[in-house]
Amino acid sequence: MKKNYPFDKIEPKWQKYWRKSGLFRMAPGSKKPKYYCLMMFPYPSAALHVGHGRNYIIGDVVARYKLMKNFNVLTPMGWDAFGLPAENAAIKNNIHPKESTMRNIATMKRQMYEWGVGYDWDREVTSCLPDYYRWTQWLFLKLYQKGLCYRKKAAVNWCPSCKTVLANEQVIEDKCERCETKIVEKELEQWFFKITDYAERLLDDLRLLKDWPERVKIMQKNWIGKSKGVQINFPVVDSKTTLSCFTTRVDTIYGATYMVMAPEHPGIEKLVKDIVIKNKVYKFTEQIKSQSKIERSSLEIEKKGIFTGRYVINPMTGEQIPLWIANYVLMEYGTGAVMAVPAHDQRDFEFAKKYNLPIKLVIDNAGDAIKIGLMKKAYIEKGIMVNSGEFNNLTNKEGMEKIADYMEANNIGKKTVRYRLKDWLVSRQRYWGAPIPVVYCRSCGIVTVPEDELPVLLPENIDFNPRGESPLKKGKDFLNTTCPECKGQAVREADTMDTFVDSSWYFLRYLTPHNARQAFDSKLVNTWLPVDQYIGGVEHAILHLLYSRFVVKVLCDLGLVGFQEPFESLFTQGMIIKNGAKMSKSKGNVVSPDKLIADYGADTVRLYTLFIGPPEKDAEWNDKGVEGTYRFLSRIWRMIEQIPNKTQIPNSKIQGLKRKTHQTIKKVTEDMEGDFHFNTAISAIMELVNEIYKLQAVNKLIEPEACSLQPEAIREAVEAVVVLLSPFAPHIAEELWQRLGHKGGIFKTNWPEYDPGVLKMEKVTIIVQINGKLRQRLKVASNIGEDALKKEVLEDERIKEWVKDKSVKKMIVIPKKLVNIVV
Ligand code: ANZ
Ligand code: ZN
Repeated sequence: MKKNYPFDKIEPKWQKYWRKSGLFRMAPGSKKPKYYCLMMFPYPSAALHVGHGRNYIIGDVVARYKLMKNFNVLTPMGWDAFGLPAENAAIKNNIHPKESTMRNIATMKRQMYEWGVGYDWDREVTSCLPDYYRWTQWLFLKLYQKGLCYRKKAAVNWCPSCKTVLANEQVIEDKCERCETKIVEKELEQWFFKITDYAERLLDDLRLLKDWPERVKIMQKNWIGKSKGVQINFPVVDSKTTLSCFTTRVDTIYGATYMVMAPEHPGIEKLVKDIVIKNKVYKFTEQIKSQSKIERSSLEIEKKGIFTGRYVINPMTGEQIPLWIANYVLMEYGTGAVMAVPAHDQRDFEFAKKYNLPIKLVIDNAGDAIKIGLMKKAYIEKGIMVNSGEFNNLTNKEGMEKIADYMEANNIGKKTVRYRLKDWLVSRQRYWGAPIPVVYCRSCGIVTVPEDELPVLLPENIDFNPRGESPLKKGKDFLNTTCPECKGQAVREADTMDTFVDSSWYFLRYLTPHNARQAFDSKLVNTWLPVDQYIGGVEHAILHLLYSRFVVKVLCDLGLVGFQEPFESLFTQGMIIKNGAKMSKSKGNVVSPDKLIADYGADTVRLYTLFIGPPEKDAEWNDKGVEGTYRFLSRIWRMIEQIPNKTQIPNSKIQGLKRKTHQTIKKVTEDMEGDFHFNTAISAIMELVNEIYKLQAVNKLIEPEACSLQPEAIREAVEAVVVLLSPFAPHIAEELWQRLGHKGGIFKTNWPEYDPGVLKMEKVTIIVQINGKLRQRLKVASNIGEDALKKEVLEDERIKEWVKDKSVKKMIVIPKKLVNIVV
């Protein structure tokens, strides 16, 4: 293709210049205000595509803009280098994960460099290297010491293909997030972080996050899933035991006509005595256990159940109600048993219809009695209490309070708050992760590795192919150790940590990435955090952000950091789509930046990536768009080459250009400060370029005598184009800036300020009348407010003359046209 401007010469030149001059190096002693611009650090699992690029380019725009706004900018980058993708890729290609990871890092780093994306590379962190994961292990110890880390046997999601345990969040609709194999359950001893202790604070503090997208906060809120209710004890007939259930609708207790337990409920064994029923129940529960939890918790699932042969007593009515087992009750939530209120809960309603269980209405829609026989579905709205003894005629909201109080007073139930959030399972039966710093000693039991013996090194010489148990179990040298306490024989924990632990604190490490004495420097961290702007994909809206928030709160409670929330402002960019789908190798729709940069230059790729649409939304990549963007940059290049020195243009046009220039500065600045709508900022720059070109056309036609010499306004406009463009297309901007005669680099200049005075220059002529007679014509700003206009009129010398000692009775204003003063 024909080159319209020599991007292949100028881009490497400026990339080198930025690196050599340390443009992105944070200045430790600087008096300037700090600005911490953080992009989510990537998994180095493969080369980057243009979809990834969006994240880094947006961040780079913000960093460059803040440099020009005179901030001391910290913009670091690193690698979330442990974890499944790297390990799986390594297994597939039969190379050590470390080798493939380091190779991928080199590729991605080169790609970032060629994109013109700048970082303070002296602060690079790599989570798979001992100087980093040593401190991830230290973090584990801190949580352990604070009692927030425990081991328990738990049913875990097991991916038969990856041969590993997955966190709940890595299970997408019953399948492994990575390989889409259907998961099964398995019981293993696992390490957990007690994030549930922080559920309330994690929920509460969402309110502090004013600059977070609302939808992300809602996702976090739902994930934490707080519900207020009552835990009620139902006495079991012919037994001394009770069965406890959790309900959010205690107002419906009089309508509880049966009770249901989860098939996994541990009480079933003892409760079911009848041998015939016992057999049936066994078959039934086995069958249900093969149904996925996701399916079982969906509203649509076909309700299936079996009677246990036992009864419980509704503590409010005293009635005996049958006890069932059903697929729609899950063991993981509440107590694993529910009081079923078929009249007011849709799942219970369907179940009761199917198995012919009684339906009793207890909440009525005032004045419009609901007929049980005619009910097509459960009545779940609010209403008035009926069939509820002494609580009749209350609103159900009042009833809820009153019944809960009554139950507490009479030891029937207890007000409870429940969270959907579970403790964080951090053990992984994989090789490529930070070893958990724990040993098991025959005499001392569980012993944590002392801080000064960290890191527990990940052995490199190990067969890491998955065989259904932790690969580290095969490393005898690794496994066998001495107990730090009694010096006796001990074995190491062979599981590694979830990579979400690595990424839960990396933003603290950037301040002192090479410090061998501590994880982070509290004083420095306290001056630089919270992060001013965090940028990343919405796919991390729940887990990574929640875990980072949790870890920071724990560190805050330990007195190690002085802030409650790590990320003050969050921006989540949308995905770039190609042929209607998310880019992936398997779909063959990955767009690599490498060839595009070779053909069109990095500035074009950057500008197109930003121009493609509002950055928070998904957008379709179109190669034609790349060409259009390239033509636009070429047009700017030519514009500067042709910039006329002695341009002669009529004054009126010059006024218009000046106004357009300042309007553009205003618009672009607002987009920078606001919601990052760089696409509209770029459109505004395009308009200004058009305006400049129009003048040159005019210039050829007009007579020299009719003009005055006005090169400054043109120069101002042209320079504004270059400066405003610089965060988006930094190479061409640097080059043109230099060609315009400036020294010292464009990112060392200040971001332009618009002149409100110039914006007001858009004037209209107003007729001023006194008692209906024309007395004056005034030029005023077209957007002037009514009061300001009246004031301006009354301050006009001629009008003052006319009004003089008469008193103004009223002023009639017709905006942009006329003011009539009645005296
Ligand atoms: C009686 C009732 C009557 C209920 C009614 C709802 C409506 P949230 O709000 O999500 O916390 N539940 C409790 N534990 C359960 C389990 N292990 N498996 C399936 N369902 C369970 O939901 C709380 C409600 O979910 C509880 O309130 C209970 O049903 C059900 F008109 O109790 B409810
Ligand atoms: Zn010991």
